[in-house]
Amino acid sequence: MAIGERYNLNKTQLLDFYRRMRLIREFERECERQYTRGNIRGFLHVYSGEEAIAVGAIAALEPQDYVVTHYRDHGHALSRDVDTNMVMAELFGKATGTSKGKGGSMHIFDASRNFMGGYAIVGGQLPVAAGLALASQYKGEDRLALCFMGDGALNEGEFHESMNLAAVWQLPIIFFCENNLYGMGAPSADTLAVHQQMYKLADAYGMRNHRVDGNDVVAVHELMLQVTKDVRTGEGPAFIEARTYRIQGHSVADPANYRPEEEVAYWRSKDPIPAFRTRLMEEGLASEEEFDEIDAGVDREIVAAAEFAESSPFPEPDALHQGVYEEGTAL
Ligand SMILES: Cc1ncc(C[n+]2csc(CCOP(=O)(O)OP(=O)(O)O)c2C)c(N)n1
Ligand SMILES: [Mg+2]
Repeated sequence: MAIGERYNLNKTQLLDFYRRMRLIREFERECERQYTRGNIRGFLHVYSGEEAIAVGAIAALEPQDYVVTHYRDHGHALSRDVDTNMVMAELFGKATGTSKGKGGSMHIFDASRNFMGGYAIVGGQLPVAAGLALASQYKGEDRLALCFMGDGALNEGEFHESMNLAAVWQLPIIFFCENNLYGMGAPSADTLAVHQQMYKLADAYGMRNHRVDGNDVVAVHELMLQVTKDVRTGEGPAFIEARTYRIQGHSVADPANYRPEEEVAYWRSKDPIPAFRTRLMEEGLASEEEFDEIDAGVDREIVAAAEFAESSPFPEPDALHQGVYEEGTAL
């Protein structure tokens, strides 16, 4: 069956997937350049190699749905249409950033997009997402929560607590595990007993579960179209495991020399962006020129974002106590 045929994905949608994956990759390349210039400081975790997950999954959501994620969050934010300039400015710690420069790389947040944050504590986002799903259910809203996590989060107590309550209360939530085979320098094979079948953990909670190729944007999207429909029609929560690989180290400070060269080479050959481009060209869906045009548009967007961030002001000192806790703010 030709690409996208099963769910009638048209050329515009498929090229948009490509553009978004490419935007994330180039955005983070620029972040690394800005890091070496000292414009971005602190922790910086890039998502390279995993872009197909955020793009394919988030494109299956409705605007009212919630997205909650971990600290490797730029790709999810950009997939949710959080403004590229504002994400870059947040990384620079500037007042024009999504959290006025006080969140940084790991805490991108944009309530206007129902993008409820990047969280630095491994597993910390799971109870938050379950709470949002509970609120949605309680208010009788047509609104689900999509909660991303790394494979490392499966070993946290919060995973058990959130999965269990989500199943007991049949919450409208999708737990999405990005299994990139490592938690920092530790292979998941050394830390998780069921590392070859993480999705089966959901069986312990009586929760429907699925596994998908996390480097295939269309496969992720098609699965998410099905799962969001199930969750929306009241069939209860779901768990998805997507197998993928982070091409680079855990953070930009990690040379990742604990990984066998052949393993890295294998996964580089499965890089989701060139693979998708080749597939679309082979199926005659788009020409080299069309891709070059998309790439040029992405490059312009990145240059503009870096200029915006660099020319923006830092927060004023008296902004230090603002926005720390706001009374009466309703979601
Ligand atoms: C509760 C907690 N323990 C430890 C850490 C330190 N830490 C930061 S990232 C990380 C690895 C997490 O790996 P995984 O969930 O697989 O996500 P990935 O980085 O692979 O995307 C650890 C242990 C933390 N942030 N929070
Ligand atoms: Mg991991």
